[in-house]
Parts: sequence; C-alpha cells; structure tokens
Amino acid sequence: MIDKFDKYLEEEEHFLKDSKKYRKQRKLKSSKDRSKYKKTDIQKTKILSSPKNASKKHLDKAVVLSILGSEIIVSFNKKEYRTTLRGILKKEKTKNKNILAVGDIVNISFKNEKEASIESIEKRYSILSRQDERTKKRSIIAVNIDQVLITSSVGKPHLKPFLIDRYLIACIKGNMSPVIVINKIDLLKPFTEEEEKYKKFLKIYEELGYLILSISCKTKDGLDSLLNVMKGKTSVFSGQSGCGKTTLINEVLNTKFKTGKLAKKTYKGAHVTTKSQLIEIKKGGFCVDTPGIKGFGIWDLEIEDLKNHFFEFDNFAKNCKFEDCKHINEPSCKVKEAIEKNKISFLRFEAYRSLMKEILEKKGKLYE
Ligand SMILES: Nc1nc2c(ncn2[C@@H]2O[C@H](COP(=O)(O)OP(=O)(O)O)[C@@H](O)[C@H]2O)c(=O)[nH]1
Ligand SMILES: [Mg+2]
Ligand SMILES: [Zn+2]
Repeated sequence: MIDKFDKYLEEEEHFLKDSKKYRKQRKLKSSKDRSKYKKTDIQKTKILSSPKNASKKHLDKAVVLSILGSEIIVSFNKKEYRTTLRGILKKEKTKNKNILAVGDIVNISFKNEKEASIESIEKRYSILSRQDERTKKRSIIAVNIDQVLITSSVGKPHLKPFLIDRYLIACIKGNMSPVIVINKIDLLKPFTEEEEKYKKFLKIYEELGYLILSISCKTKDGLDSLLNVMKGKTSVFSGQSGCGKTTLINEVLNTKFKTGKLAKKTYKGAHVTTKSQLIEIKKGGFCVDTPGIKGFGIWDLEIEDLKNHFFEFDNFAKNCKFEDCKHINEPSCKVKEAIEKNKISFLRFEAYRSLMKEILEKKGKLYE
C-alpha cells in the first residue's frame, strides 16, 4: 500500500521546494513511517519551511481549527487565538488554491495576549484535497488527518456510489484510510429499489475490504460503532450536503452545531455548514466537519490512480492482449470478459469507465 504514496510524496516534496536530492530521498523514506506522525507526537515534527528571520522570534506550535476568509483560528495550550498569515506566506506561488488548511500545524509568534501571526507551516502527513472547479487548482480540504469518514445517505439524498469512489481515490492519493458512513438508514423502506441498491453496494464494497458503517441519527443505530472508529484518531467528515455530517457529529460528541433543512423536491442540503472546523473529541482525538459539496473533482487524477483503486481488475488485466489496455474498447480484453461473466461488478466498471473518460477527455484524447 505504501508504494502507492510514493508519487504523492514526491509531489509534496516538490511543493515544499526541497532542492537537495539526497535530502529528498531520506525524507521520502522517513515519511513512509507514519507511526511517528501520530497526533500526540505532533509537537515533535520538524519545521520545514521556516522563514529566514523566524529564528530570532520565539515561536509556538499551534493547530489550525478553522479558516473563514482571512480569519484563522488556532489552538495553542488549549486556548483559541485569532491569527493572521504572515505576508511572505501569502505570496508563495503553488498549484494550491489555499495555502493553509484546517489541521495544519503552524508556528506562531504572539503580537499581544490575544493575537498572533503565522510564521510558517509544518510538513503535513496527509492531505485531503479536491480540484477546484473554477480555477482547476488543488483545493485543500483538511490536513494531518488519519481517516476520512466518507459520508453518504440513503433516501434523502440518495446513495451515490460514484461519489464514494471519488473519495476513496482521494484517500489513497492523500495518505488517509477510508471509512464509509451511510447515514439515514431509517429512511430505507423494505422491498424498494433504494434498498436493493443499498444492499448491492454493501455487498460489493464489503467484499473489497472497505469498512462500512450503516447509521441512523434518528433511531441512533450504529452511533456507538462510529464513536469507536473515531476515538483517538483525527477524522474528517466529508460528503454531499444534507447527508447528515453535522448531525452525526452532534450525536456522537454531544455538540450543538447548526444543521440544515433539506430542499423539499431535490433533497439537497442547504449548505448550513459554511466552514471546515476541527473539533476536539473528549475521549481522545479530533474530527473535522466540512461544508457540503455538490461534486468531487479528484485533483491530478491519473490512469495510475485508477489502477490502484480498481485493484480487483488486476487479476484479469494482466492477461489482456495489450499491456496498456484501458479496458474500454480494445480487442481481447480480459476485464470486459470478466464483467460479462459477472466476475467483476458492473457498478465498479461503470465508475471506472466514467473516471477513465474524464482522464482521457482532460488529456484531449478521444474516448470511444
Ligand atoms: N431521517 C433522517 N434524517 C436525518 C438523519 N441525520 C440527519 N438528518 C437530517 O438531514 C438534514 C441535514 O443534516 P445536516 O447534519 O445539516 O447535513 P450536512 O449538510 O451533511 O451537515 C437535517 O434536516 C437532519 O435533521 C437521519 O439519520 N435520519
Ligand atoms: Mg453540515
Ligand atoms: Zn483490458
């Protein structure tokens, strides 16, 4: 699994503009050892991009709790402070839309008792990102996260397996474990099409080895298992607007964050959660609530990412006539044969095909 992260780590190294090759390799090796990056060890992480004159100032390590426009709230010594980003950091040109994200460990210098300035940002051990639709840049949702609670619902809004696939790919790329959370199972009526779809989804994805939690905030079903999964870890709730992310957090952590009403016809959420924020779990760990999204564009999606994600194709793909078979319309394609014989799920293949189409179209290559 770790090899899959190599490309990602290289990109990160590039982002951090580490020019010396031997240092790069050494760091690459040590980055693979995730055990030393446990949240509790966060104070021990090294400063990677400290500004030249920063050494003269006294710096304290803080964690970014929330960002709304230019207002950045950090936590230091269990207290919250309003901070601003040092000018030089704002000017840094990267492929990223945002310089800072919730979960970032930052080095701050205090201006007075209430205000501080962010001088530098620590290296991140994981990044959840997506592609910003308008700018095509990488939008960083949250960092230093252990697991993504990919949240979806049944009924209102309907289950969207393709969206879940997109998140699963973002998890591999960003070095986080996925947990699939399906909320609102109280809305599942027996013998309906929706129930069929849900059962089919469970079967396919559980067989592939994913952890899936079926939950209802209404009947409280499955909330205990969710808390167990979250304890001692840093998790981010991410998924469609209106599927109940904030309600889940309120139920599990006994908090009172604002939740939304669904639009009557479309069942779409009202985007009540306007900013991402890091919340401390009393029993240990942290979680991040995020604003809802409509779609999820995977940042820097490559064919290699599809190979990693649709790993159950491998056994068949190795016998395809062409080594670089994309399993779309090539002759003697063993993957397509496997689908016809029901050895690969059609749902997974459809998800694969739509993502492959996206990649090829982006590269300006014709599809089919
Ligand atoms: N029936 C049902 N409704 C739920 C459940 N969980 C949340 N909701 C409702 O779904 C709506 C959207 O919830 P919210 O937490 O704001 O969704 P978010 O946008 O993902 O944060 C609210 O009206 C909630 O009351 C559930 O388990 N069952
Ligand atoms: Mg919300
Ligand atoms: Zn093939």
